[in-house]
Amino acid sequence: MRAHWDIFCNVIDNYGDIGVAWRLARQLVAGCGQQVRLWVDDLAAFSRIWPAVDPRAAAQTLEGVDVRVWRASFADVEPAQVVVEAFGCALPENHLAAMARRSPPPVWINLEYLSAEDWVAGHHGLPSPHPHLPLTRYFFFPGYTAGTGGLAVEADLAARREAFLRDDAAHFWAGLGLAPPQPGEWRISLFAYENAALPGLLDAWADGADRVVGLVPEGRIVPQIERWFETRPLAPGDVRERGRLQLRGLPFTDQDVYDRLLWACDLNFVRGEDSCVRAQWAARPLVWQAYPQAETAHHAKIEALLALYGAALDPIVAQAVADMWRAWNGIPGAPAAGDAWAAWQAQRQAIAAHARAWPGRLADAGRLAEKLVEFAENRLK
Ligand code: TRH
Repeated sequence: MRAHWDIFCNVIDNYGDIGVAWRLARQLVAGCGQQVRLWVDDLAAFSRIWPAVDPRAAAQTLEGVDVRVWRASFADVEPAQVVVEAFGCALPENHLAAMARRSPPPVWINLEYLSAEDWVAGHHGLPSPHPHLPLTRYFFFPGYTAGTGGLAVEADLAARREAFLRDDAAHFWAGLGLAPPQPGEWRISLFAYENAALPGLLDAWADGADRVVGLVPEGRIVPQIERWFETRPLAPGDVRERGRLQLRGLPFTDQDVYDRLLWACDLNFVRGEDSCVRAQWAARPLVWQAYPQAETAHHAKIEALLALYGAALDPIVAQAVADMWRAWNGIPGAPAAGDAWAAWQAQRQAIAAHARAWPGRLADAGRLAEKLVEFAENRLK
């Protein structure tokens, strides 16, 4: 069934909210044949992850998605059959009223943040009646197990990744001014928030036996890197060297080019929600920095994903992975970043083999867009 969808996205900070909403909108259109209108309150942020966005256009069609600016004074429009409120962004009051007037009312879904925690499956899909309008909001939780809303992924991702590695990787590296990786050399992407563990890790890379080429997209970690080098800004295209470490500034690219960086690197440092999932689908080792939350609520998220990710690993390998993630997230009791790196590096082959197999395990959770369509169709009948 081809249904009409409204997705509402309020950009709070960073790129995760729009990153997830845009990926979902594209997958609903391209993978599920749905008709999608995406409302975004910050087109400038959107244009960072998708440069084709015109930040001044009130309406534009991109990748088959009808993209609309969401202004504070929201003009009346006919609601779609399915309305997705991304991350509890609070729908405009007049749109809610219009939804309540529609018969049957739209399927109203609140898309929640992703977590590997156990409680997610128990909360996925629960209804909550509106206090005074004849509307029901459903809480839709993405997740890592079959009883959740699944993970955002395109059906052809693995095939595109393999084709890239076979045919385009050398060209990709050349575009960054690099030869293909040499034996004994590491290519590591580094997308991170400010991080107290960074200097220790850079020291370990600079003093290590292997050559490390770090690729750093523009963003919040860059000022800290500049301080460590005690030099001029690390702008896109700039290269800095110390010891065995070379760091290169990269421009922020669109989501699809960022995927290629994840596919091409030996190890990816990722953050937040969307890049963490993409790094897992990339079938490469990852180190995840969770979005910091009040009262370190994010520590439970890290432990939950570690438990899942490490379950099938030899305990020594699982410990090396866990220590690296804990060190990178400043979890009390974690080893220093340099020590964690030494232990991680000693297990690199086992970790890389695990990362290659991991997408097969992730697939058990199901695809988010397809599960959303199924969920909505069951309620539209
Ligand atoms: O930007 P983030 O830190 O977003 C965060 C988190 O999602 C967090 O959970 C949320 O609560 C907070 O925002 C408000 O990290 P994330 O989720 O990885 O989003 C980054 C997006 O940017 C992702 O879609 C990938 C994309 N990206 C590019 O398109 N090009 C790039 O060059 C890079 C580095 C990222």
